Amino acid sequence: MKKSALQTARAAYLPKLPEAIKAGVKVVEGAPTQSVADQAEIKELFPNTYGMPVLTFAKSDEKKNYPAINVGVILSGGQAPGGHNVISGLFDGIKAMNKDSRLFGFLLGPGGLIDHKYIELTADIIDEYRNTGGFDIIGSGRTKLEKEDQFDKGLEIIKELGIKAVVIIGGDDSNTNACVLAEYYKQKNTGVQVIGCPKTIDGDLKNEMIESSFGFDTACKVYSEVIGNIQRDCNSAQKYWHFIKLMGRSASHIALECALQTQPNICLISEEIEEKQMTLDDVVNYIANIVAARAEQGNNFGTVLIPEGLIEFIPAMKRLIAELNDFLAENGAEFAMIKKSEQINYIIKHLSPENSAIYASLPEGVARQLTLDRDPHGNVQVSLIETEKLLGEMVARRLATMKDEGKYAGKFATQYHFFGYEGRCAAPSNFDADYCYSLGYTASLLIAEGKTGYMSSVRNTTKPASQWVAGGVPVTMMMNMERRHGEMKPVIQKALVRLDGKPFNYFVSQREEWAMNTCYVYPGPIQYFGPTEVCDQPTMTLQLEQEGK
Ligand code: FBP
Repeated sequence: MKKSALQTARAAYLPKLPEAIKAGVKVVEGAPTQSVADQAEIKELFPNTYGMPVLTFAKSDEKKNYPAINVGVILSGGQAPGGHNVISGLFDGIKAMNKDSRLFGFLLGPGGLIDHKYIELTADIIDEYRNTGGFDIIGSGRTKLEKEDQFDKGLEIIKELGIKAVVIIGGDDSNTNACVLAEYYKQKNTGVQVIGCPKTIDGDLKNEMIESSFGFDTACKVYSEVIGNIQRDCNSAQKYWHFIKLMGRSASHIALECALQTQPNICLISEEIEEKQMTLDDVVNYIANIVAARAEQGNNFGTVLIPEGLIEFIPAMKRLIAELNDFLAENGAEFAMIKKSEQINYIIKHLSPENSAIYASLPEGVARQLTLDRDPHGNVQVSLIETEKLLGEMVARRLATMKDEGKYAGKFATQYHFFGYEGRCAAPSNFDADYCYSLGYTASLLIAEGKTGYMSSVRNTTKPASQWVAGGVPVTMMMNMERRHGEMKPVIQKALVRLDGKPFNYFVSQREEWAMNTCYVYPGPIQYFGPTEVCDQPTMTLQLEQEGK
């Protein structure tokens, strides 16, 4: 396969590991744990994996003889930079314990385990993928691993390959399912262990014990580079308002981090909009007022960052989407038969009066996008909804009214962007390359210690990698009960942007200044070689969150 010069040079990069796990380790057990909420229910659902202690690996001089083991690995859900390094860390970890250990990769996500599709990951294959972006080494997928017949089907191939443990690299839903699988295999005395790894560019799988999900660092740096480039263009021509939507299905961590890195004129934070019970009109007015105030100073240009999940956080839109979800779940077949030109009217006729009125007021493109197929978890595919255009068009209409009222005399021309897929497979930053390799290596240690139902954890990550703390966190500790598809289910609590957190508060303290003055920062591309202050900085979110800890 032809490689770029950077790829060739980057292949030689040796990811850093925490000092404590470079040679022999011993396990230090913390106190028993509890789930973040709904303790009695979660304990009852996970009798074998509930309450386990947090684990930390410490240096040890004791020489251990590890038997050869076979391990399976699965990449689950959306791509995130660094997945290949988790796998190479896992591979190197099990090989360091015993050179005869073997690693099997299940193909195209959890479906590979159920359908018995796999490859053996040999040293040659692993070497091709070290420090590269993407999940293409074995592919990823969104099949939900949640039913007992799937678990049993998986067990057949696990037994056939003599696999001792399965590592599932995924987000909150995939790690929830990993824990259900761990519990099931333990309850059935299969001897098969299941370990999770925290992945998602969205950054919403984090808590006291998991400082960050991997991929967030690289993805935000890629988006911030292009936002910075757009801001320079914007400030050079001074004629466009750029509406930039950023990925992040639900939480606004990506938008917030990019705002901290680039200092745009406006950044919307979905969690704040929900908290303030803002309507779509309130959001439009907020943007239009800043556009008008800048125009008064002669500045008919600017940048607006919009989190992808915004639409579902506007309370009235959330109610509309909830009714649409239920309606389409029941009437999907009939809806599919309706002529395209009649579909919008059909929906308007069938919704409740409040939702029908909102639906009817939406631009046609957005109305259509809201009826597109749901993902396997039943979610609206927010990445397909052009919120940036919806807002841009509504702001234009609002400004026209303001003009008629003599409240605005500027010019308003827009450019639209959506950054998401561009960052998910970027070559991992040094942070993600090191963090992911360490997560994979730590997973191998958890397996060797016979653990199951744990998520690999690497903490203290704002310090140099040598001081990072590796260990395991029981997945049940992160769980609470939530309503999913009309039923209460145990799930890992999603980490939304905290409105009392330091990253958001710092942003709030700056945003008026950034709105009126042009304070753009241009972060430039990720650097892989050079001084540590250029190459090894963690995200500002992580730095602010860990400040003083
Ligand atoms: P994960 O939660 O699986 O990591 O995926 C996150 C994400 O990148 C979201 O930001 C985005 O909304 C979604 O995936 C897009 O999904 P798809 O890749 O299926 O288009």
